Amino acid sequence: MPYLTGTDFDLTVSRFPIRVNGRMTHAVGVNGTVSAPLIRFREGDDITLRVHNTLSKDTSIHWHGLLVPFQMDGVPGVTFPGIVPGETFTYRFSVPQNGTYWYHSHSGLQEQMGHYGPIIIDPKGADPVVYDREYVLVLGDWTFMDPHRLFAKLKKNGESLNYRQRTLRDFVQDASSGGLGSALRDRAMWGRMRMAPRDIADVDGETYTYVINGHATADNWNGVVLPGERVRLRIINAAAMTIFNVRMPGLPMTIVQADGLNVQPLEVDEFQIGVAETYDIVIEPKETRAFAFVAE
Ligand SMILES: [Cu+2]
Repeated sequence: MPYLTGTDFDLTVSRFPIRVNGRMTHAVGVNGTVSAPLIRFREGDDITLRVHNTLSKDTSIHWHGLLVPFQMDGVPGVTFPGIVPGETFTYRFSVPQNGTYWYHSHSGLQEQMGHYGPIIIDPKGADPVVYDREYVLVLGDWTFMDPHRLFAKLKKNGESLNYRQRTLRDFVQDASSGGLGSALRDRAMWGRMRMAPRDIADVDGETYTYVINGHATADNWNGVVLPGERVRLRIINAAAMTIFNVRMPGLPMTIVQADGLNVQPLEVDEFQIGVAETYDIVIEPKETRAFAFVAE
């Protein structure tokens, strides 16, 4: 992942070709990469970020979780007018916080098209989290379908992309295993809630290709870790609408930070990360072997 550090940054928003899962497609994003470059600076520094818009449409950048003056928040129509085609907007702020955050477009459906990236703010003093190595893992849900078309489909019918609906056959099976009365009561309960029992997500893996740092599973993004090292993983859910269950089979994970705030370290085997959340974890692999990072 490209990496920008210091106090002065130039970011260019454009449309560009990328390859996802071996397939050529187009993204809208920052500095020609998905995810956008990692922006890293120090707590309390005066930051200048010039955002150039080379699109034919308006764009913007919202600094998710950063305590900035409202004029710098980057939400078009609320705290600033947006960045029109050909224009440059200069964001200036300093923030009294540190940790793992992220940034994304607040214009149209650009975030779904790849306009998102990570932010690391290093603490002014010593970092209470001790680590030998770190990686940033930005989770996303890429769609090869034009997101405007995807959105239009969902507006017409919220379940149009859910191909796992219950069928008459399921009902007959329920009735034969648990009795007709129980099967009918179960259907009536879901009916009263006006909800489909298989409505876990409006859009799932049939439509989305899940990515880590812009790479699909087959692209096999990987990071080197050595036995005995304390490795900090900064995990950011930059997906448009996907909640992930995260685990590393065979490796306990210690959560040390949530949404940029340090927490009492907590060891877990799995955790759930909602849209726009960030979690920092520390892993300590003891053996020389490959571990899988699973975001399901
Ligand atoms: Cu946000």
